Amino acid sequence: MLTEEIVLACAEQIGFAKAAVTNDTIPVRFADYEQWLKKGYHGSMSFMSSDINFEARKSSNKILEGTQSIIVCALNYDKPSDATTDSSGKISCYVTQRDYHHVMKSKLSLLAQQLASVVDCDFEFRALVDSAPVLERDLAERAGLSFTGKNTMAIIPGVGSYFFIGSLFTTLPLTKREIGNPVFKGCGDCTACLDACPTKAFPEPYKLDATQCISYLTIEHDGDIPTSLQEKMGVHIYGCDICQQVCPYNATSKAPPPTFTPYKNYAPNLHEVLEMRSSAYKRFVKGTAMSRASAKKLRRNATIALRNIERKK
Ligand code: B12
Repeated sequence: MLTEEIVLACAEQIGFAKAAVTNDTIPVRFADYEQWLKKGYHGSMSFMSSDINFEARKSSNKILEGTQSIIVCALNYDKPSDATTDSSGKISCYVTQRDYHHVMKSKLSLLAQQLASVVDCDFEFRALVDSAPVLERDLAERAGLSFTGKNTMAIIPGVGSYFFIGSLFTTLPLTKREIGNPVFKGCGDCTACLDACPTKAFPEPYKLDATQCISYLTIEHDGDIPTSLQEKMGVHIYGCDICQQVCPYNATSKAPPPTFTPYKNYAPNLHEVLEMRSSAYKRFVKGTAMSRASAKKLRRNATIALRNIERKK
């Protein structure tokens, strides 16, 4: 039977910062997710609350019938840069590079191919990244890939939190290393992320009220944004990294060089964003994961950002 060590060696060679295996198909923090929904912290993200997705998150067998093991992988990306001008907005670093869904899925498929070349049985696999109803951070915690920080980010000591989680569900039985369950509360007394959040989106440690989160407001929320929140959004027009930027684990990160190369302008001119119509928008988001926010939303966010710049003058 293949061991976790062999899987990790293959994963590292492919460019993952770290990988881990779990044989446990049931989330450990399902009750926390249920509570999160009950409190309405998901806002208008109906994909988080629909009956079918709720049920699927309960067990990994709903993702791939006969799942024996799940290989959870971390693919790190570049840290945000603070270089901006007087009229530029901020785009979160995770989307200013080549669309992580494609990069991750091709690397996971490569991993499956490599495993196929060293085992002499047929197996099925399904590669996922932010693309199916799975509690990915729970999965990462369960496998011992990372611990969950107070900002709800999956954090790997030595790597930090600037990484995507991808997973390979497989019918292949893999032996887990006997390292015990490394889930731990790695934040200690630190509350830097909770204190730094401009909109106070963390009602308590480890819980994010998405309806208050700048990332949600700029990407997921349709329509008007309450004025009290608008003022706190600063110049963010797509996503937000503040709760990661202040995290000491990111300051001391010795992550391997990211696989991604900066692809798009992370600090676009806000006046240009305001002017952006269909074809310019298509060019702007092409190849990135940014198309989750429409041109209309980007224009709304740019209007708010310009107003915030004016307010500061
Ligand atoms: C919905 C969603 C969002 C929403 C809501 C985020 C949230 N915190 O719930 C919004 C739009 C706000 C968002 C923002 C971002 N997202 Co997002 N998002 C997701 C998605 C699709 C689902 C997350 C989810 O299930 N939320 C429900 C809550 C209940 O679950 P959770 O966030 O995993 O929280 C866990 C902990 O809170 C823990 N917990 C609860 N109580 C307690 C108590 C203790 C003591 C402990 C230890 C743990 C603990 O249990 C929960 C379940 O595991 C995942 C992909 C996926 N399928 O999982 C990506 C994902 C979480 N996002 C990701 C990213 C990169 C981001 C952003 C950084 C993007 C950006 N720069 O703007 C921000 C980060 C904001 C933040 N602090 O979370 C990555 C995170 C990678 C990582 N290293 O953690 C993911 C995993 C996508 C991926 N495949 O890489 N996101």
